[in-house]
Amino acid sequence: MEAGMGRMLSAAQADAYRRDGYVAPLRAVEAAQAERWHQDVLRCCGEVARTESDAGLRQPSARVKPYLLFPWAAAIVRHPAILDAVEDLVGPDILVFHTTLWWKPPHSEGFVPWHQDGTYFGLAPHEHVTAWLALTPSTAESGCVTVLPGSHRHGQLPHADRKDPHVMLSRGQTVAAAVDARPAVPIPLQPGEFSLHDTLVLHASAPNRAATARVGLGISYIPARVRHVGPTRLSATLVRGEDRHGHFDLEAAPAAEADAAARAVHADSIARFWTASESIPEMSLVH
Ligand SMILES: O=C(O)CCC(=O)C(=O)O
Repeated sequence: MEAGMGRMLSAAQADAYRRDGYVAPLRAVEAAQAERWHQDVLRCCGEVARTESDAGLRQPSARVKPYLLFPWAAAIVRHPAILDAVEDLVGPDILVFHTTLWWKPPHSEGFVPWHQDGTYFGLAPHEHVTAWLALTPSTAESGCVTVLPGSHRHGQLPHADRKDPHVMLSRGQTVAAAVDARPAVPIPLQPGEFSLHDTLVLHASAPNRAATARVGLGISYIPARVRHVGPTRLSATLVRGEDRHGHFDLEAAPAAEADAAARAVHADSIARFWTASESIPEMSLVH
């Protein structure tokens, strides 16, 4: 290992993450592998995957925690390059707490308002890191993630619900205060590249104005020492190192694509997650 170098991040990149609340771009895989995973997404997580129990949800459930259903998604969240970068920030014992597949069709109105990921996760301490992996080009035109550098230093901010059906977040949560977006920085990514952002950094994304889809995965990693503050016992997936804390029930990886065992693990995990997100203190502002 070079002096000043972590497993994946240079000291300057790790410092930038701590100062700005994000670091990008980083490369996980070549474009050809990203395209294979994009094809897996098209096969497994399209509109056809919407089930009756998804009624009323802003995302079909196959786009939430897909790593519990599909071996290709289980491989993505365990990819060594992504885990090396996350380890440089939070240490060697790493769990996946959540993942959302963010799919914006060509010329679509879906957008993500200014928010902090920590708001609806109820995790303490605030050490959660989101890795956003691009499976297609994610550009200013196609509605890439945009961050407000340094905003993570203001701590957890109040959020309120936003009824707009084009809001892609699970409950439409939006930071309550007016946001001065002038210092905002877009994070364009090519297929196979990823960014890392802090759980408290304000970020958003605009509708896709491009003629092609914008598809990426937001993977929520936590060090095993982080716990959920609510009364619901949640599950999570150990992807590196050891879990010496036991704050979560550990989830099994899928053995075959959406087989009965995988569907049971997935259904149990997301049911607990929705129950928990309703009971965390920040969410009382929403109801
Ligand atoms: O994909 C997007 O546009 C938003 C992603 C996001 O909010 C996240 O990964 O935390």
